[in-house]
Amino acid sequence: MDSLDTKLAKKNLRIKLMGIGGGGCNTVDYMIDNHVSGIEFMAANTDHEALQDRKATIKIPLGLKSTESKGQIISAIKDADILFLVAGFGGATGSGASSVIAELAKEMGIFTIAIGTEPFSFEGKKRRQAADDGINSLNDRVDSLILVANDKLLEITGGDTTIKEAFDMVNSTLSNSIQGLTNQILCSAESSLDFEDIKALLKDSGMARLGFGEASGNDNLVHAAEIAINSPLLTTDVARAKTIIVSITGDEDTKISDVYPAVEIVKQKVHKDAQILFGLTRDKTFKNKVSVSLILSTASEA
Ligand SMILES: Nc1nc2c(ncn2[C@@H]2O[C@H](COP(=O)(O)OP(=O)(O)OP(=O)(O)O)[C@@H](O)[C@H]2O)c(=O)[nH]1
Ligand SMILES: [Mg+2]
Repeated sequence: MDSLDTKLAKKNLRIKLMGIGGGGCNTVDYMIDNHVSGIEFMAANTDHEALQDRKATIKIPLGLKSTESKGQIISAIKDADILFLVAGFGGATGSGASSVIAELAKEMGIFTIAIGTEPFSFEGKKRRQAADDGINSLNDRVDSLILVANDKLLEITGGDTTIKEAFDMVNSTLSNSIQGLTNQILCSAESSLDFEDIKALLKDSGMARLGFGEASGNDNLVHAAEIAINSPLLTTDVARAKTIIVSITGDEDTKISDVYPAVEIVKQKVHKDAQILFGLTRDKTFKNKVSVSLILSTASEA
């Protein structure tokens, strides 16, 4: 099997991801540490000192005024076919700079997907307000906005999770979903969709939520699908969901026919007229393990 990077070159698609602010840059470091492939990483922050230790090859020191870093941002993103913007909403940088960068990307006609987290309740009302403001101004400027509610992660991990573990889980959830989506875009041979389909679907879907499930052993795909569709992260009303992207990653023995029962699990839970796109990627590092990641949106009701 070709590596993702080879596939990328063949498809002539450039996928770039920019982490914005402290949380966003942490997610980028996590993805680099975990060998997420097929994506070129960038880190942007107003905290120039913190930026120096970041693992991304392209580092963009953001200015205090939105115009200060414009040239550098433009040259970093200009050749991207798909741009992911990743930030933790609630601070000043991620919440503010994301929409400035999204606006530039929009002017340049770059297909942009923002993925961000909403702060934990214990972070307080001020952060919640900053997050809401950031999310609202970002929403009109990106093709798709995918949100993860940090509070809901605690429902998965249970009560005795440390903050560090909770943020690791945020990073791993974001990382898995982005890798799943990237795999689908690049490996359309075994997918019900290609890049144009994904673009069209995401464009119309407005704000979306993530679900993720992993399992091993017999019936692992069905089990992982059940975990994903029941994920507390899917704070939307799943029964009203109209558009769903299902990215399945399995080991080298996973057959496309194994995928249908898992997709069926998802299908039964969502709106009867829902459009479901799915794809399978085989991963050498997955031994008797599968993962199902969902991007789910209730929009397109207009
Ligand atoms: N995924 C992730 N999220 C984090 C992490 N640390 C903080 N966050 C979340 O991201 C939100 C914003 O925090 P930061 O990213 O540090 O803030 P910033 O965007 O750099 O903004 P300022 O530092 O205020 O300029 C917080 O309210 C947290 O909910 C982290 O390590 N990983
Ligand atoms: Mg910061």
